[in-house]
Amino acid sequence: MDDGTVDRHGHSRTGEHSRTGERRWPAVLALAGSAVVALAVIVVTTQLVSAADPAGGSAPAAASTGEGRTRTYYIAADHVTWDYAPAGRDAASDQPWDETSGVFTVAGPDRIGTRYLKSLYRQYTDDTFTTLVPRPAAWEHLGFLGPVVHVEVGDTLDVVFRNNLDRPVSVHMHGLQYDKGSEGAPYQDGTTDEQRGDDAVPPGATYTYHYTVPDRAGPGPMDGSSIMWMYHSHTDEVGDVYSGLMGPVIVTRKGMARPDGSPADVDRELVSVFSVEDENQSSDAAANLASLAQPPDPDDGDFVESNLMHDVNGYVYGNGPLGGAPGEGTTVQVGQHVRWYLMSMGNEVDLHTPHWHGNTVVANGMRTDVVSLLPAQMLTADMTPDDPGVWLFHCHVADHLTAGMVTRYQVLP
Ligand SMILES: [Cu+2]
Repeated sequence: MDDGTVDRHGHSRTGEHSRTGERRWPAVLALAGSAVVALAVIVVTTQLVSAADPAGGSAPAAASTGEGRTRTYYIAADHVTWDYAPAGRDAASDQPWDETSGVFTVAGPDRIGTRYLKSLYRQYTDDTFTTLVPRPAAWEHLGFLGPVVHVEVGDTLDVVFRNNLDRPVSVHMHGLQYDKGSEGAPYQDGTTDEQRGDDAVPPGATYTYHYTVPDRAGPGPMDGSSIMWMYHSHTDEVGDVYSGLMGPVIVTRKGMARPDGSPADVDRELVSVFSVEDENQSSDAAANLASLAQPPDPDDGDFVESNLMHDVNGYVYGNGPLGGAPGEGTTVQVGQHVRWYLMSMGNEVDLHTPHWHGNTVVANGMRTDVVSLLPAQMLTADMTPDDPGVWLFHCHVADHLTAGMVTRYQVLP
């Protein structure tokens, strides 16, 4: 299907693709067939929270005293085969793949399709890293993102990190306070070897990152009761993030958190990361190429195009979990206080304008139904839905919309 020279999708290959000069397709075929599960994760003792509150927080809960607690998450980096479209079709339009969507989704001897080997953060129950923490229905929509980490201003956070991959990776946390031993990024910063264990955790090793959550890590004067930061690997920042190593951390204002750290005045939290996931630049790209029966030239324009997954949380064309009841998937209820945490990630093409059909939000103190995001920008939008139905939630950039950056949410009466 992609033997022609015409870019049917209309992507400006010259503009968008020619600059991806750092594609990682070395002849590292050693990873072939490594659809093996390597595990990388984050685990926290607060997993009990989500499990105990499967509705995603719709149950009333007393706010904390704000005295602070230590929360511990056990998170590993694991190799996982991820499917961007588990329905195998355009779920938003309820149609089979067509000429446009098929560019990105149809597998073949020389096309990967929707199933890619990725490196993902996953949460475990303890430091043995043998038992995954099941993801509750309220957070199923996170897709390929790492587990949500909840903290309250005044807390301390330990992330016990196990690298189950075959390359060094790290955890780099935005917003929270850390010293040089927990920054998770290798560069010449004048630190000693004792403070470099965090930079690039070797395969098979475990490293504990320590964070504090002072006022400056929490909501500012014009924020609501909580804000979102991101965490991601920063050993090989570009390759690591495109391989999938990123996740959200939510900080609640002091005295406004439930025991699990979530904001007590919010009924439902939803996280959406809009990105053109450039699988050509993923650290797992060589393994994915090697898995093909007839691997093409990795610089072939049509092949490069086919690996640009225009996703929300790792789902394309409406394949994210919608759910059937409040608290499942992306299903909410009329009158709930729904808080959306949005983020973009990626390259110069990653300027996204998420748009909600059917309902409006307040973001940055202003009423809107479209917000704008640039790479690594984080934004909070509050919604009190009043309009029941299944609604589109999509990037309004025309090219991204047609390339699959579409999901849905549901409002029940
Ligand atoms: Cu977009």
